[in-house]
Amino acid sequence: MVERILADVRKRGDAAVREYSVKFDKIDVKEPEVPAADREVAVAELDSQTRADTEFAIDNVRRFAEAQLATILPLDIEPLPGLHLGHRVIAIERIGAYVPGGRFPLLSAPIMTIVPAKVAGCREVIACLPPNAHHAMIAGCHLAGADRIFRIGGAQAIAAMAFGTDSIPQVDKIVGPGNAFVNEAKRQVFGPVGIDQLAGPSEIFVLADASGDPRLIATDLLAQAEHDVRTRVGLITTDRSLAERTATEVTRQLETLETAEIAGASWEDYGEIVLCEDEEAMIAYSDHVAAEHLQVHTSDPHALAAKLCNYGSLFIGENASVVYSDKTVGTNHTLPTAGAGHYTGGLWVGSYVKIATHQWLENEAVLKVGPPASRQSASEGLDGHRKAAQVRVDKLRQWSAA
Ligand code: HSO
Ligand code: ZN
Repeated sequence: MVERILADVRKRGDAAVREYSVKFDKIDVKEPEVPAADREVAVAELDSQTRADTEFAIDNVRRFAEAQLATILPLDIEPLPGLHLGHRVIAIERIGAYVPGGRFPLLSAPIMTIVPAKVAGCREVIACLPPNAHHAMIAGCHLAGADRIFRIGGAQAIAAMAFGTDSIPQVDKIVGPGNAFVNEAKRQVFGPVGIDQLAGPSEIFVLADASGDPRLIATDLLAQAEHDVRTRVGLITTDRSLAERTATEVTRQLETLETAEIAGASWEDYGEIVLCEDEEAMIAYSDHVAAEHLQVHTSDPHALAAKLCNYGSLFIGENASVVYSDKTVGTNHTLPTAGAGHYTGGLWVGSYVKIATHQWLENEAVLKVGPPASRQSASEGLDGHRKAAQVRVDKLRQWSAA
């Protein structure tokens, strides 16, 4: 089905997008772009505390992204006399941020995908959100700095951003989580257009020893479990008593949790308490899982943290709750799931730039690298390559002989 939607939007553009919005979202969106006046109205509708909290979060995400950007440096070296190699850090020109609708309006979602793009210096950042998304989400996109906002969702939004339509510009990279259709669409358009990652159900694991507090651990496990019935949550511990007390505490807290239906189902189906012989076994299991969020609640959390390799983001010590990074501390909450933490970190300002290499050669470098390149091309049977390698060497030799 996703394949059909992509092909249809590619062929018929806005008309197809509009039909799919009617079909899936039950809304006929005649003009998908949110006009400037409506953006202002959406912001004015936020209560003042929500607005202040949103701006606080934006500031923190911006500051961290700016500091991270400062670590991505251009390079120029001369590894051989006269051979100059380097790279530049170039912002991706156009970004499409997909902002999911979901059960709750997560104001933090547009902040995490849009703010780092603006910090990176991307020329245009467009945001797409389902037409039935909460009005506050438009305000979130606006405050985060989206240049243009469109009310389209699902696979049709991914298609529109990947191929472009009369109203929606074609982007170079699509970021942001979505439902299964959005994920599949992102997977299928990947290639000519970049994507960040394929977001699966959320995950949290806590590593704890006897010093762990079952009340805090249970609260954090359930905070994540309430996202989705497929959230994977777990405690990895060396302490049997903590394991037992945490299990009891989860059951107790579920009694008063408003979202217990979802959190309880996720705990039931995907909850884990893993009892390990020693710290080494805890590290091995944790590195195997590569959890999206990994909290360390041990007597020396920094020492254990230093030994961990696979995770989306690490929360060191019991003060560092995942929820703070979901919302306000400034690290990005768009993180790798389903084992992707084995090979990547989360979304960051570096996801919005390209590291593009360049080279230039003085004559003496041509005489050094040309002959081996020429010989290698000849042995591969690539005569055109051999000639291109040799012609400069010959030109320089003739010139120096003259
Ligand atoms: N924990 C979610 C992000 C989030 N939760 C935002 C609430 N707001 C996935 O990392
Ligand atoms: Zn969350």
